[in-house]
Amino acid sequence: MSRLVVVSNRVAPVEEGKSQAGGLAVAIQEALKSRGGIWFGWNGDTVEQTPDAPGITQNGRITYATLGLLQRDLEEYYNGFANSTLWPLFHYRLDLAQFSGRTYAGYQRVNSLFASRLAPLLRADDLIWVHDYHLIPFAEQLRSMGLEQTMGFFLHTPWPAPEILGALPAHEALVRNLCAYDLLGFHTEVDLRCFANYIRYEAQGTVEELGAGQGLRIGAFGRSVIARAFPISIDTATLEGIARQAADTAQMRRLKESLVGRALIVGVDRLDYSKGLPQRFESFHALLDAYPANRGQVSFMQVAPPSRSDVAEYQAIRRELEALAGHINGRFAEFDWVPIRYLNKSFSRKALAGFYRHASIGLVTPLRDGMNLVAKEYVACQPPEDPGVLVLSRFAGAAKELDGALIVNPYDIRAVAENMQRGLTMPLQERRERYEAMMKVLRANDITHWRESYVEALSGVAGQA
Ligand code: ADQ
Repeated sequence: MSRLVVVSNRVAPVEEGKSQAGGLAVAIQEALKSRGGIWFGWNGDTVEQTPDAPGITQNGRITYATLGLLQRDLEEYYNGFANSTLWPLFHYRLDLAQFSGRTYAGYQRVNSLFASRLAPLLRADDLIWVHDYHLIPFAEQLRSMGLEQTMGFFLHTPWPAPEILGALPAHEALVRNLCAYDLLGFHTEVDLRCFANYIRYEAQGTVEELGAGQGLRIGAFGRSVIARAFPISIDTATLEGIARQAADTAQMRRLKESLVGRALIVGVDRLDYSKGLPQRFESFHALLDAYPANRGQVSFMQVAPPSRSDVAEYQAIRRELEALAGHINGRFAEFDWVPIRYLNKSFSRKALAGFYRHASIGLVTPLRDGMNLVAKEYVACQPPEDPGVLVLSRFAGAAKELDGALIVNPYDIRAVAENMQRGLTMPLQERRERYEAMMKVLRANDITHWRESYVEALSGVAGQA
């Protein structure tokens, strides 16, 4: 069996039981564990001089090959083009996207650097699986060095509509870069359609349907590429087990004591402007305004560890949320009740599982999200005999699968408040039916299914070559 070589911006060896703030790390680790191979990328450090070869560590069947980056490379490639141009653009935030030739050049330069450092480690029959928006040009950089391996890409963010993408000065070059891959994976059919529309109407390429669930054959820029939706998921069965254990820990007893029988609404997100947190806080405010019986009776706990703190927009959203939480708490708090518990820190998987399990409502209201694994995790952690209710944004990829949730428009503050109220008062029978419907989906499409179907599709492409 050929090796799997995974390439992602950040390589973070996952230690069992340790907390982590990114869905990506868990997913990749799972993919590599079963097959063996290399995980290549940035090690999280800055260096004075770019190393000629990656540092190597071996852990079981996985070889970690990692590099430090120069401060300037990090500024231009990571904080710059990836997180100040592509991230906002792919999340429909044209107002926040910065367009700079300097950071674009840095982005291409670091992709070329990564490709040149990985190339000597590759074998002719390796399957190469590249992750996320940081590394769109990676395959083309390898191809320009004469490498012909099968290369797949998976995008963890949404793929925007052509009208949005068109605002990027380098949009055509970026899509040309993507077409150097053999397989392109997106989260949902919506992302796939947006990509196909770009190919049809902007790139004057061809799009051929390959039959149910098999995706599309794209012909553009002189290449033939398969593009398909692979909705990412969670380790459903493991998480169910963790949540059962988490129900009875000292931490959970303390949480329950602190709530003194009040209902809990929970939100868990990286602190990111795509997650709709200000609107979510406003919606909770609206709930207390419109349904005063909840005052003193319901607590909203928002867990939001800071991320990408070097980027100005992330500092701004943090300040905005501090002000909002302070304002709402100031208006409604009583001497023995605080409406919003706002926590800027990470928790272990087990602690989060306990929070989810105890919460009557899981509040997941991003303005745009590729998938959103928290939505899936919340459902998998519910006690089957008395499950809570998921209130989920229509703009999360997860909404395409989790139709047992109360689907909301996160911009509609009043409607989100009404759906929270509906969730808080929903009869047990309806909660169970909704939970069962969602668990059926999460059992059929778990992380193992996701990884296997992607790698199978990649091997399939390799077989046709
Ligand atoms: P993220 O934007 O990071 O991921 P998400 O899918 O919700 O969003 O994944 C976050 C992960 O981090 C979850 O597994 C969650 O449990 C964990 N996490 C969040 N807050 C935490 C905290 N305080 N402490 C510990 N763990 C925490 C990107 C895309 C998503 C896509 C994923 C996977 O933006 O749309 O679903 O990649 O493809």
